[in-house]
Amino acid sequence: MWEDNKLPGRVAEWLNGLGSSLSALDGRCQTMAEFFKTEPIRFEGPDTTNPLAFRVYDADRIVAGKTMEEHLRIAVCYWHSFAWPGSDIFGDGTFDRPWIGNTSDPMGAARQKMDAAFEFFAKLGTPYFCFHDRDIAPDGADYGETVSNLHAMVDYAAEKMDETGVKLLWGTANVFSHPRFAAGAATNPDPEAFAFAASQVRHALEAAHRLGGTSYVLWGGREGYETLLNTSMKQEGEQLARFLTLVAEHKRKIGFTGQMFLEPKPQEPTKHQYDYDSATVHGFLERYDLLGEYYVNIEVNHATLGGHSFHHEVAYAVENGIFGSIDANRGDPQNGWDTDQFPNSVEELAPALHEIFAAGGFKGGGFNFDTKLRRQSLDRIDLFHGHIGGIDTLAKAFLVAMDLIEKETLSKARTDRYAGWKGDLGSYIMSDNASLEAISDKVLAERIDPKPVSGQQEALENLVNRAIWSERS
Ligand code: XLS
Ligand code: NI
Ligand code: NI
Repeated sequence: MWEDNKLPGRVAEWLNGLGSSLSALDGRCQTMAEFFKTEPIRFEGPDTTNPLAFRVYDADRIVAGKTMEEHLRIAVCYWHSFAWPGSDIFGDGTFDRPWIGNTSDPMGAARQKMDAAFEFFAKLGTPYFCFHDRDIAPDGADYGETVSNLHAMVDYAAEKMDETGVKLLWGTANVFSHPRFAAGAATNPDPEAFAFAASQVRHALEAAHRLGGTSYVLWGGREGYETLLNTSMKQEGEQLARFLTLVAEHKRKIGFTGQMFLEPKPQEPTKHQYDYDSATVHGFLERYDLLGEYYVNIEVNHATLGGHSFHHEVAYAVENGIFGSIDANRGDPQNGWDTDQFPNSVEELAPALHEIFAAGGFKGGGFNFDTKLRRQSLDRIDLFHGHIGGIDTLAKAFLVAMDLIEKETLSKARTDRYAGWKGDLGSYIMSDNASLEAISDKVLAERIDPKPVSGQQEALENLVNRAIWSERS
């Protein structure tokens, strides 16, 4: 039914199956609805006029020995794209999402939402998805029923993954929406809230394991404070460390070999979040002996909310050995909150991607599109437009980064800048033989007289821009 060139084999097979079962039913009693009236998205190159095609992202294109799909490991997120109706704090949902809001049959609605999600993943042609426990399975009448709902939906997800070939990048637990977590999950003053969150994370981690997830994320949305007047940061820090230790132990116990990520964010919804940024998380992991257990999932918009650039957050994590994964999106420089828009700036992404791929790329994790449509983008097709533009932007930034890496444009400038530290004086200072006194004597004896040299910032900025302008796409 659909031509299957440029589509991964299993996706094409599944879509053809969907197409023929629909035409066999001849519109009389459709058992499997089609939610997105579009053909699968293909790579058509830079000159296409088709708005529903990739111009840069060519999944099968080989770059430095691997396909773009293997390098970028793109995931679609379940929450913003399928579980959110387009509501905001001042208004109700605006989106055309027939799978949301069927309160009389919550499990039927959850299956319908999953049908829609997997149809979208398969048609977009990206390899991974990410989810929270509560995105895929509704709360039951009691917690026991909530857990069985999750198990049932994980079984259903396993079937869908098998049919479509779409894989799980990471899973996570929503331990921030329910009122029981208003004062935190792991950092709640009430140990019962800690215990409840521990149970949710246990089940979400086991779900990710069962579905073959490459990794697992903990975002501490409520792990922070609203006021210091009622908060002990020391007590809450110890609770958080205990929680993370228990989770790491359970990961080993069940044999989950994926990487574990913490997702830094400075604030929102809390006034202050403990996982403020990469450096804060690094210090925390070091303090509680958790280095090597957790890595960071860096979100572009969280970096900018923290007063950093995305480049800064990635460079810090890569250089300190805690880099894990990326939540791809962008903020709005006019707004002070997490707008989670689709990426549209190669200039913003390319330097950060340069750090990631110069260090060898992902060891787990990938680029998860933690992205939201604007509330006025009502139509289901807008989900395709957002992802296509964001993915092409990412692909272009990736090609620019690989070009800079191949030509050693930036790495050479950086190595040259620190060359003195490989020479006699640099090695001596770093050795145990040196003392402040001996270094001082050396300055006098050898008439050391440092001359400032240009940092060449503008020249380097020009080289990056030239790579952006000239990169063949
Ligand atoms: C919210 C976070 C969240 C995490 C997953 O700001 O980005 O979406 O990625 O819990
Ligand atoms: Ni995120
Ligand atoms: Ni976010």
